Amino acid sequence: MTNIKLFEYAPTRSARPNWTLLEAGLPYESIGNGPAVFGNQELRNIHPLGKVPAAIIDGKPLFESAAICAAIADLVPEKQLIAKPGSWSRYIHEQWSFFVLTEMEAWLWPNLLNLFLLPEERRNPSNLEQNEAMFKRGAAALDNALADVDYLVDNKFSVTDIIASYTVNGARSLGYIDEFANLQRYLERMFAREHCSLDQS
Ligand SMILES: N[C@@H](CCC(=O)N[C@@H](CS)C(=O)NCC(=O)O)C(=O)O
Repeated sequence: MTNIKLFEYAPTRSARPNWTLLEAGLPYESIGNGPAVFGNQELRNIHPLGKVPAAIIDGKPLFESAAICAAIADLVPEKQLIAKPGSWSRYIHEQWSFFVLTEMEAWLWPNLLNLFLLPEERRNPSNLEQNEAMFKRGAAALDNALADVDYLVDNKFSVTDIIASYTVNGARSLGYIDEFANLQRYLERMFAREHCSLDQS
């Protein structure tokens, strides 16, 4: 049995590996699951920025939510949570994962920080409009990709959808997907899954 420790805090990007572990049916040790996790010395030893999520899988440390999700999914090939390593579908998984993280989340995150997450005295609202426009450029492309399919890789649920829907859900909280009907329906499909760890409030 694989030994898995996950450093997590439910509302954060640790929801991605948390959800993946539940879909995989793998038991794991949850470390933190509250703001105190950021003070955990073992987390600080693993993640160079002391962020969550981070994991230790059979003694091997790993950070970055998308990397952790892929590592977990590869432990249970029978669950088909990710395309086989080396297959073209695996590259499509990487394509959409990188797209969502670099063309969407990278623009969304500064706005979440500067509108909500940072204490008011540390907020810098100077690029909000530009960030929103850049995010929506990526969101429009993802919306278009989901016009005729329900899921991003081979039209089957996979960790790619766990990674992407976390970002889309963050955008929902700012009203940034109000104009994207396919993204809204995509989120509904994710919310309907038994193990979905996304914040549905
Ligand atoms: N690209 C990273 C982002 C990790 C990240 O920014 N985590 C946030 C929570 S969502 C965090 O730990 N923030 C604490 C900090 O900035 O010190 C991933 O996807 O794992």
